[in-house]
Amino acid sequence: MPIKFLPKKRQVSIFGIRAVGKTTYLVMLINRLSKMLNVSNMHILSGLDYYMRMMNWILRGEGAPPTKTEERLLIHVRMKVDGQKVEVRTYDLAGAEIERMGDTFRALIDVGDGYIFLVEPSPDPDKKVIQVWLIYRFIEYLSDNFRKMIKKPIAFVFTKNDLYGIKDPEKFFWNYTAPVYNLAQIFRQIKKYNFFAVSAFGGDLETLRAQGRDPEPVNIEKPFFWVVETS
Ligand SMILES: Nc1nc2c(ncn2[C@@H]2O[C@H](COP(=O)(O)OP(=O)(O)OP(=O)(O)O)[C@@H](O)[C@H]2O)c(=O)[nH]1
Ligand SMILES: [Mg+2]
Repeated sequence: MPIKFLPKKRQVSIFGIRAVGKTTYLVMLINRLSKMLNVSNMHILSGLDYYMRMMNWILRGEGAPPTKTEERLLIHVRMKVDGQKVEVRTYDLAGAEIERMGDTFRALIDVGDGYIFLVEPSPDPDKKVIQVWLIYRFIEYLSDNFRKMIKKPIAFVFTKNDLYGIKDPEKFFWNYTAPVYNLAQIFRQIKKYNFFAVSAFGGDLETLRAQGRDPEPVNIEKPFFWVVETS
């Protein structure tokens, strides 16, 4: 028998540097899932207060404040997707902690069944270098210093696509990262990876607010479902 009636339990960790959009991604993802036709019986088992606080900032047009270093944001949801029970724990940390690549970075990797790695396609050289560096360290750790193949799926997701307008995320990824280091050298280590470009708001938050329009995420659920399905 397939596992049809047992809930599929998955832990998804979200990575990315400071201000890449992790918290916003997570909050808008939960909002999007709650409105999808094939998602039913969705309950937030933990993280509701945090979710509502962040949503308040977003709807006010100010956006989520930076996550504090001591904050460990967990949103745990249960839902049915196409009738199949799914339970997902998502983890979000302050980007500053992730950039340090210390214990919390490793803890977030260890806990995950699959990963959403957010990248802001900013032309700023400092951001570019630190993002490539972080991806390198991430793969190095996951593959046990390139000794093992990585079987857990990794979605590389460009954020803020309302600003950047990326159409071919895979091609863009290689063009964006290669000037720093050709990551193809180490991607041989990963069995399942995929590329996406999303917008959490579908436009500039303040402009939307001024026009009396609600934020409408674009493609935000795609990397999430890909990770849950392939993990
Ligand atoms: N235009 C636009 N802005 C976004 C989008 N997603 C996030 N932002 C903005 O980017 C900024 C950073 O977003 P956060 O979600 O706080 O980023 P974070 O990765 O959680 O940051 P830390 O918690 O500091 O690590 C905020 O001002 C957001 O409003 C998006 O899709 N489009
Ligand atoms: Mg945050």
